Amino acid sequence: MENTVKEVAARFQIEGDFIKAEPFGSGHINDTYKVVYTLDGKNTKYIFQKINTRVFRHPDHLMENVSRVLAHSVKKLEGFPDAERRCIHLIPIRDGRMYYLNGEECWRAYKFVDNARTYNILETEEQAYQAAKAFGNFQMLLSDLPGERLYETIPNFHNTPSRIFDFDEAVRKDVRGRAAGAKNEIRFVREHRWMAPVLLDLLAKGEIPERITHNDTKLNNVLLDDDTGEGICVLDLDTVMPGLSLYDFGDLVRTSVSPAAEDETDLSKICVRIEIFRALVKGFLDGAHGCLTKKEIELLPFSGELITFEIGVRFLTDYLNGDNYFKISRDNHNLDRCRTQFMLVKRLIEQEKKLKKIVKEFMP
Ligand code: ADP
Ligand code: GN1
Ligand code: MG
Repeated sequence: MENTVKEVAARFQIEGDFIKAEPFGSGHINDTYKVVYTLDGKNTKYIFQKINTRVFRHPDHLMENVSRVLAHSVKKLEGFPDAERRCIHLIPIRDGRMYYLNGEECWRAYKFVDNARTYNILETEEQAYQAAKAFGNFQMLLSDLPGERLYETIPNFHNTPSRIFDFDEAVRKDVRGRAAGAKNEIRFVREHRWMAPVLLDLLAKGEIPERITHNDTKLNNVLLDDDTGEGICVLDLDTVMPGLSLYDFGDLVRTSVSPAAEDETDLSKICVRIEIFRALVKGFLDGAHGCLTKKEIELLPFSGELITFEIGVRFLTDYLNGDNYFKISRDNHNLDRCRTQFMLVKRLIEQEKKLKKIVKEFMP
């Protein structure tokens, strides 16, 4: 592995000598490495990523999106303290392009944002506030992105009815004979599938707006500063494309309100931390600087239920299909992840009244 990364790294505009490369982070899609170079006795870190081209079929489109989004972010962050660390920066390859094609593989490199970290589980309300503020702000930052509509790097990414369609197909084909062992989860989907079209219907009726959104706002896609705790930098821009604000808030709820890991097998640990939810709402709205409409704000609690349900359905579909999409590290990993999501959906529905009351406090 290290030699491959070393050879790839040599194609990029990086000065100095390669020291080492190691796998980094816990993303489910791309292969990510932390790479260290040395020049004149000083070490510099980079992030190298092999883009998952089974998931992202048009890496050229994806990289065009990412480059545009970053160029715009850099412009808008000019003059801010520590501006350099407030967005990620791509490193070009030697001929000036932003990615390197190695046969079927597509590689890119970013400067490593130092003195900051991502979390898989939140500990404090302040962290929730900071993470949500960073994602709310990111949306605001992109609200005036000039030029053409961004590419849809994964078509129908948050189209929940289309995810349900894929799930139905997976149950029907049952290629691995796993459906019998997932009866309860399959029933859960049938009982909750009414939720799937709700947001898209509102979009179609013009009741909520399309925006440029991140679409993968899980907690470990934002860096919090080690010293100040500030949500300093939003990562993983592969799915930045037209979407709904509520997708971004919903995924934050999914990955933040419960103190349990995404793949926790002890379902009794899954619960909704009400004060964390409040901090998420406050952070997201503060970050978005009044961008959200009343209708969007009203739907914040529902967005958590819907996105948690949608991702649970995706984990279950992948389990039934034989684990081709999300990286797994144990048997039944995707089924475990699905169970955790569905338990959280249950808990969110139970707490809905309280969550709606919180949201009311923030109505303009
Ligand atoms: P994936 O699509 O597989 O989730 P990510 O782009 O989210 O890949 O990267 C995986 C992890 O690598 C992140 O969760 C984060 O911890 C770390 N990471 C990514 N980019 C940077 C960066 N520029 N600086 C520091 N850490 C980073
Ligand atoms: C994937 O890439 P990562 O690990 O940040 C997935 C998200 C899911 C998430 C579930 C491109 O996110 O949609 O919500 O796993 N990304 C893609 O943890 O499918
Ligand atoms: Mg990620």
